[in-house]
Amino acid sequence: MSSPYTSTLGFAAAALALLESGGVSRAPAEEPPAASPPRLRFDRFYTYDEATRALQALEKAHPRFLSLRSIGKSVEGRDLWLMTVANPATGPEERKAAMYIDANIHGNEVQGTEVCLYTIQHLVEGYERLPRVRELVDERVFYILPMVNPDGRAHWFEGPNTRHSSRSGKKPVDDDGDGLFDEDGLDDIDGDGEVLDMWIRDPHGTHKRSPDDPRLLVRVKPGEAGELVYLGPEGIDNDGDGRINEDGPGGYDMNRNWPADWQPQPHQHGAGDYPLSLPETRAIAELILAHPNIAGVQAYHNAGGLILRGPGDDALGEYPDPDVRVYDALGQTGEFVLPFYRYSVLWRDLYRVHGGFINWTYDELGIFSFTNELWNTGQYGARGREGLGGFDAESPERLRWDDLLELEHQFVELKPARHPLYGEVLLGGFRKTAGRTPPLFLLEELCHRNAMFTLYHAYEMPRVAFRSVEVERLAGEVSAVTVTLENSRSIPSRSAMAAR
Ligand SMILES: [Ca+2]
Ligand SMILES: [Ca+2]
Ligand SMILES: [Ca+2]
Ligand SMILES: [Ca+2]
Ligand SMILES: [Zn+2]
Repeated sequence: MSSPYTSTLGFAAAALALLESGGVSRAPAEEPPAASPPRLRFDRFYTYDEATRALQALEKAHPRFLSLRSIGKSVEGRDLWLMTVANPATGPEERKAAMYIDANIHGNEVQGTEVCLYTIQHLVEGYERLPRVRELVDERVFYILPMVNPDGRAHWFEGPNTRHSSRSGKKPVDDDGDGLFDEDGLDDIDGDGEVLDMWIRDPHGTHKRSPDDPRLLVRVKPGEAGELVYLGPEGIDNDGDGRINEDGPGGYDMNRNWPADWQPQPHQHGAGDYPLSLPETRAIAELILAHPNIAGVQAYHNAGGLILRGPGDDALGEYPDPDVRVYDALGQTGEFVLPFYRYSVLWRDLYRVHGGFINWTYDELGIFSFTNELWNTGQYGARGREGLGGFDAESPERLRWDDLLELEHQFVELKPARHPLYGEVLLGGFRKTAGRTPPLFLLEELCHRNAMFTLYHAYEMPRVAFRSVEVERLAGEVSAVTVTLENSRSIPSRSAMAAR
């Protein structure tokens, strides 16, 4: 079934479309021209199955540099795909500094997967024509895991969702403690494929139509008459306990399940039973621990337009000075290549996180690690947005961008529907593809700029070489050997945190 976030092609046709060959003009030739390698398109989002096929097609087309394997299974049995990008002809993986890149640990934060696919394609396609890319592929290794939470991704694409739902993995959790698991999730009550905002008419309502744009609802001032009351996201009371949508699929946060300042419920919502209690986080931790050559980490999320580093809590103290200088240099270059984004510290600029992934990879393993929060609504206007939220679903300006740049694609005007409990309600608002993910016409730019930031990070990983070796004969068979080692890149061969 076609849907607003994919092209209208079914996958059988899309297999051709997304593996479109490069446009080479046809000229009479003595030998038949070699088939152009397949090319992925970045004007669409890939479902879990489509991304899987895209990874397999890339590996098949570029066996010299790519190897794809599954490092484990998700709760629902989907493979956790890992693509290794390396040139075996220039030495074994474990002797090269590696960049680990992943995405989509939050199931609804989908576009990091496209950034990963873009990165893989850019590395293999650029090898022959871009010396910097060749250097990266010859001298470094890339471990790229595009879908950390494949179940969350699959449900987000397949089911009715808001932009914030399907964040969790799909291991059933009894969120409300009634002995039932996942018994009351979101519902598409009018069958239009969307979960929108649900409102009811009320002369004493808290909201009214906006004077700037009557399609928008604004909170009334004290003493002012309202028209509507917000009921929450679309849904019914599936289990008849008097509450609506109180226990949906899953109910935890894989990015709070890592062994770094891990804290249980209720101190840290969504932490899981113990660190690495989930098959996905466990498999990834084992992969990273088995690869001590990993010297850089990027974990893509959305949204807000941030280049984030830890610490996750100020109680842990600031990172060691020499490492902060490295982070600052990388982060400020990041702001240059990502002009819509801000280099930020997790606890200070976003929120406190206990048991976060990049907190584990840096605080515990000493690897310089970033999380880019992909997409910033201000980017519609070719600028960043004031404030760090990035979810502007209320301003007349946001709606005007939708009217003029997306031709009213993302916004659904209020429409009546029957609700079994409330009677007539009104449904409307932005679809799940608005707010956290970019419009498709800006997706490729998002992929390119973020991929280039991460390749820059990978380039700056330590590169240690012998500068000189001097041998001085002292007496008999005793010699003094003086070796000078040089690290020509800005990231030290051992971070201050690793040394600590
Ligand atoms: Ca329950
Ligand atoms: Ca609906
Ligand atoms: Ca209920
Ligand atoms: Ca429900
Ligand atoms: Zn996230």
